[in-house]
Amino acid sequence: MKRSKTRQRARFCLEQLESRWVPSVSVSNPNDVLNVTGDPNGVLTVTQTAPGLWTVNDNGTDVAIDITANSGVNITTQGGDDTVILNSTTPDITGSVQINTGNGDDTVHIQNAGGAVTIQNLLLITTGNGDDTVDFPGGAVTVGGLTSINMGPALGLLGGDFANIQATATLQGGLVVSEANTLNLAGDVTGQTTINNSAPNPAGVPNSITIASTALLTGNLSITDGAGDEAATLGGTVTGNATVFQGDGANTFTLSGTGVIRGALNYNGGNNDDTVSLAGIVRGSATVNLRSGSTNTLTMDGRVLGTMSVTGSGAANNLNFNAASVIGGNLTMNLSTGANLVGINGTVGGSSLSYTGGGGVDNVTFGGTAGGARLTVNLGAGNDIFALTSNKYATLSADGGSGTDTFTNTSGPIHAGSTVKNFE
Ligand SMILES: [Ca+2]
Ligand SMILES: [Ca+2]
Ligand SMILES: [Ca+2]
Repeated sequence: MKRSKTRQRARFCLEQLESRWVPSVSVSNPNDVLNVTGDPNGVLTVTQTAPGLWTVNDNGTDVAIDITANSGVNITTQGGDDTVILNSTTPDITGSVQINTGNGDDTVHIQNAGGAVTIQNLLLITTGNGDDTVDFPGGAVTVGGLTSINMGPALGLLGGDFANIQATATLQGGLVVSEANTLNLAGDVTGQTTINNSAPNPAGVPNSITIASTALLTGNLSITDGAGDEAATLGGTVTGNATVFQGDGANTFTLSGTGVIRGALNYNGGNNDDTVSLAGIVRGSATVNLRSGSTNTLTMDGRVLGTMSVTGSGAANNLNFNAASVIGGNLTMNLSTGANLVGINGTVGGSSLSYTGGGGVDNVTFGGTAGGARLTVNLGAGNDIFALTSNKYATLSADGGSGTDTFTNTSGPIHAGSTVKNFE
C-alpha cells in the first residue's frame, strides 16, 4: 500500500517537471556520435572535456554532461539566429564534425580552450540563409580531412556572410568555402583550396577575398565568382596553380608584393571593369583575360617567370608593365576594339614580345628591356600611336594598319632586320 502510494507520488512529480521544462536542444550519442539538435535559448557550447567525453551547454546551463562520443559530432540548429561554439579542452576530436545552423543570422566558432586541437576527419559547416559568421578563434585548430564551409545566401543587413580562417588554423584535407561575402584566409591549407561565390550577392554587398601573407596553400587555388563586384587579394603562397574567374561586375584582383604562385596564374575577368595588379611572383606562366567592360586595367610590378598572355575584348584596356616588372618568357598581348593604352617599361626575357590591337585607337609605348625579342606591334584599324623609346630589342616589326598612324622613335637607329610600315 505504502509502496504504491510512493510510486504514484513520484509519477505525479515527473509529470509536473515535464509540463514546465521544455528542453531547448536534445542530446544523444547513437553509434558513438554526439548528436545535438534543437533550437537553443542562447549560446550553444559543445565541449569535449576529456577524450570522448562531451558537455552541452545552452545559454549558460548544462543540458548534458559526460556524454560519451568517440566517432564524431553532429550539431543541428534551426531557423533562428544561433551562436554555436565547438570547443575542446583535449587535443583530438576523433571522427568528423558537422554543424548545420539552418537559416537565420548564425555564428559558428571552432575553437579550443586548452592547447592545440585536431579534428581528425572532416569539418563540414553549413549556415543557410542569413548573414552568418564562421571563424576559428582561440588556439591552434587542425583539421585532418576536408574543411567545407557553405554559407548559403545572405540578406546583407549585417554585411553578408563572413568566414575568418585565422593563421592558427591548419587545414590538411583541402578547403571549400562557398558563398562567403567576406573571406579572410590566413591559415594553411594542404590540398585543393576552392572558393566559390557563384550565387548573386545581396544588394550593396561586394565580395571580398583576402588570402593573407601568412597563408601557405600547398596545392591549387581556385576562385570562382558570379555576377556582382568582387575584390580578391592574394598575399600568401600557392604552391600549385591559381585559377581566378571573377565573373561579371567590377572586379579587382591583386597579387600583392608578398604573394607567390609557384605554378601558373590563369585569370579571367567578367564583362565589366576589371582591375588587375600583379606585384608578387608567378613562377609559371600567367594568362590574363580581361574580357569586355568599359575600362580594364592591368598593372604589372611583379615577376612572371614563364610566358605571359593578356587578352581583352571590346573594352578600353590600360596595360602598365612598369620598370620593375619581369616576364621571363614571351609576352603576348591581344586586345580588341577599344582605346588601348599600353606601356611596356619592364623586362621581357623571351624571344617574342607582341602586341595586336583592334579597331580602336591603340597607343603603345615600348621603353623596356627585351634584348632577345622580336618586337611585333600590329595596331590594326584606327588612328594609332606607337612610340619606341628603348633600343633594347632584337628586331622590330611594326605595322600601323589602316587609319592615320603615328610612329615616334627616340631610341636611335632601327635595328637591322626590322620592318616598319603603314605609318603616315
Ligand atoms: Ca539558425
Ligand atoms: Ca548565409
Ligand atoms: Ca591603325
